[in-house]
Amino acid sequence: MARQWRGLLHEYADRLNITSATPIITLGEGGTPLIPAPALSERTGAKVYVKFEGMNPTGSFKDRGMTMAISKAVEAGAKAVICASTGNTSASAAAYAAYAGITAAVLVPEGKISMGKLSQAVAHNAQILQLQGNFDDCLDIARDLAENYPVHLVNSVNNDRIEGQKTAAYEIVEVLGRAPDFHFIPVGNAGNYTAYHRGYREEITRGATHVLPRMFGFQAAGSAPLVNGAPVLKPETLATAIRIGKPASWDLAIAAKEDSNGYFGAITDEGILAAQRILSADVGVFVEPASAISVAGLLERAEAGAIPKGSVCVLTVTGHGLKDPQYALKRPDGTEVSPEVVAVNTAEIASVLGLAKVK
Ligand code: AN7
Repeated sequence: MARQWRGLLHEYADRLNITSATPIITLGEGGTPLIPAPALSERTGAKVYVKFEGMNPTGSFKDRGMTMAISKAVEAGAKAVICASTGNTSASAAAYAAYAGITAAVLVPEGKISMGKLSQAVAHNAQILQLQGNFDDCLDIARDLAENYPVHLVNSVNNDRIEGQKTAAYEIVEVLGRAPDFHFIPVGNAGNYTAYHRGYREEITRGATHVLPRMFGFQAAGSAPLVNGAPVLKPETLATAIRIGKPASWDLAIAAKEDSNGYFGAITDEGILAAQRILSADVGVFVEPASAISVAGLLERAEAGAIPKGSVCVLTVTGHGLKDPQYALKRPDGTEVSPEVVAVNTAEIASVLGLAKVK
């Protein structure tokens, strides 16, 4: 019988804070593909791999942190969890809470989460409230509620989330036999940036690699507090997943950047969409806009001469394209793509497709 991947908490039980008292709440997350991307290697001269986190059970990397956070919450006796979210955390929390048989309450910014993500939270029966504010306001309230009411916070300010997410770095080292020279990653709260750095550091301590990747994080230009060096009060970007002005893991991210000789860069919304098109058309990987920023960041840094030829580069693409497909249906000039309508007629269709008859 083929062996099935058992989820992070089983696969990495010896390297996570799991005991016989921990109920393991898993949907089989982790074990995602690390896909070589020759089209990106050609463009940059680097050896490029894409870590496709959209292949997790709810379609984003959040599941890695959520299996850990919900398992530990249940272990601690929680009957309800709460999170603030730009969409993916709410989808993941809702799914894992459903599996565990506990309640999930989610706070999202009004009108600013994609329909795909909202539909997941609804499907998994979460209590969903749209706040008349942005993500940062939602997180303030979620923290307040968790401090003063019987709900367990599952945002990445909860260290269990970072612990689960660091396992992506383990998987990369296992597949490549070493850590990459550069790691490119989208940054919102900077929890995932922090988690990968921690995972790579542990791999060095364990003797699995000698390389500490330079952590290159990217934010949307209208929502780039870590690049600006100051919070953004009114963050704006079409990449709603990373529309975050006050990153919760600010200090940890700065420490990870300094330790790894890393970098924070900003990418315009146009640059994000151009990168999303390149990844889907030339590599065959469809991601949501926020995730495409890793690709945009690589192209921008390579263009700037910051990536030596032959460098091993891993790009985390954090969420699946089906989460927020609306931009894929638009051309660069903003017009809608609508496939041509044709009659049910082979000769006519062949002609439209530009095919010449061979027999
Ligand atoms: C696709 O769901 O913050 O820097 O509330 O959904 O660890 O915050 C999502 C973040 C990148 C940024 N890519 O990760 C939420 C939320 C996608 C995301 C990020 C998010 P962090």
